[in-house]
Amino acid sequence: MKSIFNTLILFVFLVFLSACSPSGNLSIQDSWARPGFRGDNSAVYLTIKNLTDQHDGLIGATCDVAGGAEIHLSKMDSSGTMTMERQDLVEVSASEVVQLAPGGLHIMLINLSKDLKIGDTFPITLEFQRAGDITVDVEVKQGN
Ligand SMILES: [Cu+2]
Repeated sequence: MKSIFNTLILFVFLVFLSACSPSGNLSIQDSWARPGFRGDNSAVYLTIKNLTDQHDGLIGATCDVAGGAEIHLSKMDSSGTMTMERQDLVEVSASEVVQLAPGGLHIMLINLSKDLKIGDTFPITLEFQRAGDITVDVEVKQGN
């Protein structure tokens, strides 16, 4: 009888462990956007930490405060001009940290539906191949 009880305790413990398992997830940190006026564009920057052991990829974004949200990569072309290229996929390998930062990757907010003022916050939803949709709050800050 005692061993059945012990088995039961072990079982409950294992269920508890798996429910609360710190096996890692995909975490979005330090999200911020540049201020902008209604009708203009802005850009969102953030850090993606893939704390899982599986490959993932950012494939899109949606945002209520803009007509469109696209993943862009800023690049210097051969004549020294900064250009932006739309990206269909940003790979985030297992245990990798990917930064969307000024001068590189960003999420372009196209045709803002309202003014974005310093101190404002708004939600953005990021779409990942494996993790699905993740919504985070973005703070409007003066960038450098
Ligand atoms: Cu852009």
